[in-house]
Amino acid sequence: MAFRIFNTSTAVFLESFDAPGLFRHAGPEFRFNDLFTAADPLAYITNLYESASAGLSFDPEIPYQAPIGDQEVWAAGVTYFRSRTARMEEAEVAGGDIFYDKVYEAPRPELFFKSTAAKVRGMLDHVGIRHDSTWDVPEPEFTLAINAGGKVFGYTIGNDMSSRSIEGENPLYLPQAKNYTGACAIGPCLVVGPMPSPETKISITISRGGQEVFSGDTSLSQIKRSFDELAGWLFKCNHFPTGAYLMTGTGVVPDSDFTLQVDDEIAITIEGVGTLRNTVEKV
Ligand code: DO4
Ligand code: MG
Repeated sequence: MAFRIFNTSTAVFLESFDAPGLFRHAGPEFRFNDLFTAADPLAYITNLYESASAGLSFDPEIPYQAPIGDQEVWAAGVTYFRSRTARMEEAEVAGGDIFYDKVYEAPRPELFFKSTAAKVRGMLDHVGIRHDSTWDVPEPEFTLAINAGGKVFGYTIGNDMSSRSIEGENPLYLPQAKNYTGACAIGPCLVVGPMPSPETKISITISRGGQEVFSGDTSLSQIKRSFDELAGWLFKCNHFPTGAYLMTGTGVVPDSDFTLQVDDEIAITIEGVGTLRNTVEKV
C-alpha cells in the first residue's frame, strides 16, 4: 500500500497506488507536520484516505507547492561514484579533490543543511542560479521523508541546485554553493509507503528554447549507502521535532563544459513519484 500526496494552493489531495487517477481531498485540517510527527505515517495516511471524500479529479500538471510543513531539508553528498569523480575534477586545481575521495570511502557520510521549508520551491516554480557563479547544474536526487522519530516513511524528488564554480574554488564555500535563493526544489508530490526497488530510475532532461541540451539517468542501485544509514547519521545528535527531508545525493552530473542558463527547463523523473519541472532564473 502506498499513497501520493499533492499540495496544491487550494487543497491537499491523496491518490492511492491502487486507484491511480482518483484523488481524494485530505480535508482542511490536514497538516504535513501531523504526518511527519505520526509514529506510523503510513497508517496515518491510510486512515485519512479511507475517511476522505472520493472521486475528485484534478490535472497533475499544474503548479503545486512543495509537500512540506516545517521540515528542514538536508542533503547527503558524494554518495554515487559519478559525484565523487565530478567533484574531484572540479576541485583539483584548488587542491580540494582529496576530500571527496575520502568522504566517499569514509563511514561518516557528507551531510549538509540545504533549506528551510519556507524557501523550498515546488512544481513549475523557478529554481535559481547565482549571479556571482559561472558554472551551475541541477542535481536530481531521490529524497527521503523522515518522521520525528527518525523513521524513513516516504520519498519524493529533490533538486539540489549547485554552483560548481563556487564549490570548486574552495570546499569551504559549500554553503554558498548549495544554499541560496531558489537552490532547492521538491515535488511534485510526496509518496508515503515502502521504498521502491533498487532498479528504480532517476532521470533528468534540460531543455533550452525547446531543444534538449542535456539528459542523463542513474538508478537507486548505484548509491553507495543505504537510506536507513543516511537517516541514522542525520538524526545522530540532532533532533528534528517535525521530521526532515533528506536528499540522498546525485548520480548524474553533466560533463564539465555544461552550465545552466536563464530560462532552461529542468525535468526530473523518478518512477512512482512523477516529474518535477522547474525553470531557471538568475538570483
Ligand atoms: O560535496 C559536495 C556536495 C555533493 C552533492 O551535493 C552530491 O553528491 O549530490
Ligand atoms: Mg547534491
